[in-house]
Amino acid sequence: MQGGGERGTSPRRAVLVATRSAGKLREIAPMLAEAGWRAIDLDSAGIAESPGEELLETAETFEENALAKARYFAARSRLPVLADDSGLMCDALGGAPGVYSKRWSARPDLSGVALDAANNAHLLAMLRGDVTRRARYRCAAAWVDGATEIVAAGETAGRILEAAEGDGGFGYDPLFFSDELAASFGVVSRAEKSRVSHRGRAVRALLQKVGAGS
Ligand code: ITT
Repeated sequence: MQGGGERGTSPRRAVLVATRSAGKLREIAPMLAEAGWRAIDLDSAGIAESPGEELLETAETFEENALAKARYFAARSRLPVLADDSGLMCDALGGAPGVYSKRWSARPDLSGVALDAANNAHLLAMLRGDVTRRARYRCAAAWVDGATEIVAAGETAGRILEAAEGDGGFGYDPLFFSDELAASFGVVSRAEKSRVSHRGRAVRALLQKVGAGS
C-alpha cells in the first residue's frame, strides 16, 4: 500500500517517512499532516529492513547522514522521501555522542527500549562529576524528490538530569530537561515536545522550504 491505492480517497500528497524509529515516526507524522502531507512508513510501503541500511550513517554530520538515508530510500520508492538524523550533544563531552547517539553504549545485541536504557545508563556514567550538565539535541531533516534535495536542521537546548523523569518520548528524553519547557521531555506531551524540539524545528523548516519550492 504505497500510497497509490489510496490516491482516490485522500487529496493529501503522500510522503515516505524513511525511519525505522517508531519514536521519530510518531513525532514526524503529525507535522506532515499539519502541512497537508500523508505519512507513509517503510513497513506500509513494503520496504523491508536490509543490511545496507546499517552502512548509511557513516558521515560526521547529521546533515550528510540524513541526506544519505533519504537518497537510499528514494531509490527504492516512487514517493518523495523525508529522512531524519539526530542525536544528543553534551558540552562536557565535546559534543559527544552526536552522530553516534544511537549506538553509544556499544550494545549491538540490544534494540528498542532495552537499547535506550543502556544508552541512558551510559550517559549518566559519562556525565558523573559534570556540574553544568549542558546538552542539546540536534536534528537534520532531508527531503529527496527526484532531483530535488533539501536539508534543514534544528536544535533544542537543556541539561541532563541526574535521574530519569517520566517515561514519555523515546531515547534520551527522560534524562533531557528542556530549557524552554522547564520540564523533562519524558513528562511533556508529544505536541509540547514538538513545539520546541530539534525535530519539530528541523521538520517544520524543511516543510517550509519544500512548500516554497513547489
Ligand atoms: P533511523 O535512522 O531509522 O531514522 P535511528 O534510531 O537509527 O532511526 P539515528 O541514527 O538518527 O536514528 O539516531 C538517533 C538517536 O539519537 C536515537 O536512537 C536516540 O538515541 C537519540 N535521539 C535523537 N532524537 C531524539 C529524541 O527526540 N529524543 C530522544 N532521543 C533522541
